[in-house]
Amino acid sequence: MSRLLVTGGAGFIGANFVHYWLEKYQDDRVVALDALTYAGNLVSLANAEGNENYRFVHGNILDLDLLDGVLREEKIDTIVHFAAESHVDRSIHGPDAFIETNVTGTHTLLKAAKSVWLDAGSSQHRFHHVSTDEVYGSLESDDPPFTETTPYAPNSPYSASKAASDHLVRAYHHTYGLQVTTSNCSNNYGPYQFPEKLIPLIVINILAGKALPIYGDGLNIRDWLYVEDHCRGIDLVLKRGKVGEVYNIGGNNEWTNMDIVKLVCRLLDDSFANDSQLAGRFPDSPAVQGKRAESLLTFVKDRPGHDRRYAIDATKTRNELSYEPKESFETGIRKTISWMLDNEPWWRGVMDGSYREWIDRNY
Ligand code: NAD
Ligand code: TDX
Repeated sequence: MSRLLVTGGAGFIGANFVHYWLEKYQDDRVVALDALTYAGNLVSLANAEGNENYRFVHGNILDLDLLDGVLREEKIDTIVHFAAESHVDRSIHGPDAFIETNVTGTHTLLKAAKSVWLDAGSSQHRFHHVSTDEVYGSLESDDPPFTETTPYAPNSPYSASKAASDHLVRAYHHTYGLQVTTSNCSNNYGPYQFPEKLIPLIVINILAGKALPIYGDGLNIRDWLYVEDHCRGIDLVLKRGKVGEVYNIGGNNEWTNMDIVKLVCRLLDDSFANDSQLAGRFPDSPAVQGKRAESLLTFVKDRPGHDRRYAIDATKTRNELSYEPKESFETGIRKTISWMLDNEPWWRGVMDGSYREWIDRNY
């Protein structure tokens, strides 16, 4: 039986991970810790409420005393560290929060883990750090995908802050013997993703009849992975990964932004054609006016420093841990769109601020 602390548990991937773990390992203790920034939503964890093996702690990874207390009180033996500022565009306009949370916050968590685990002589512990493919920089169209030995070349304040945190995690292993693993994953999509990220933003804008902003020429490439496959990859790293090692997790699923947006447009056109209730629920959607969703495509100014292409080579994770994504892109994107159509209150609450007001009143 393990006792997990999941930082950033109310965020997109963290919440999916909490649900994944509680379902798969029903005897394990899962403590989700989250500062509930704009990106953290307790509603995403509502399905875990009532499970006696689950607890939510409202707290910041910059708070050493709080972390120390939770690690001791809950006898945590495994940290899965998701908490971060995660949106590249925000990092361009306001990098400070990224340095604070991603660099100083990760360092604070490392200090807490060292003090509670190493200083007490615990040999049974694991600090798993969740990182990103963006630390490796940008690929040209004919470059081979990133491996675990690709040199770091982060280009945005976000990816630079993640790279710094990766190095700190590595250093705490090398210098102090903290038992760490790190995974670097490609772009995730799926339920509970905050609608500032490309796929949920496009779905919601189509439903609202708003422009679909395509940065630059729309030919930047990302390697997309269904979020549950990321959770499964982290599970394998925790169970079978070697301490001190880095594992790439990816979907072998490269798409240009333009192709992905057009695919989402087609799938939503089909949804409106097959479900007559959607027209009543989303009267501003182009399908209701007899137009195709693609009519909303709008080229906008490019993201400064926009990385051209990311692609993950997950051979090591496949060979050493038997990792395979289960979801194809075809099934994953359909599931995601269905989830968004079935969970309108979730994304409306996140977007119109009513959910924030509730948090501010209660936390
Ligand atoms: P997210 O922005 O949806 O969630 C981040 C969560 O961290 C939020 O709940 C937020 O409230 C919380 N948080 C932020 N600052 C905090 C602090 N100081 N203390 C405690 N909690 C804090 O992000 P996500 O997309 O779920 O990403 C999770 C992790 O996975 C990040 O570390 C990110 O770098 C990494 N990652 C994300 C992707 C992706 O495609 N989304 C891909 C690879 C890696
Ligand atoms: O409105 C948009 N229009 C657009 O063309 C948005 C929001 C994005 N884009 C482009 C920029 C990227 O090329 O789509 C691509 C995907 O953008 P994001 O969803 O913002 O993701 P990205 O910048 O690739 O970073 C994501 O993947 C790696 C996550 O946000 C990171 O946290 C993760 O580390």
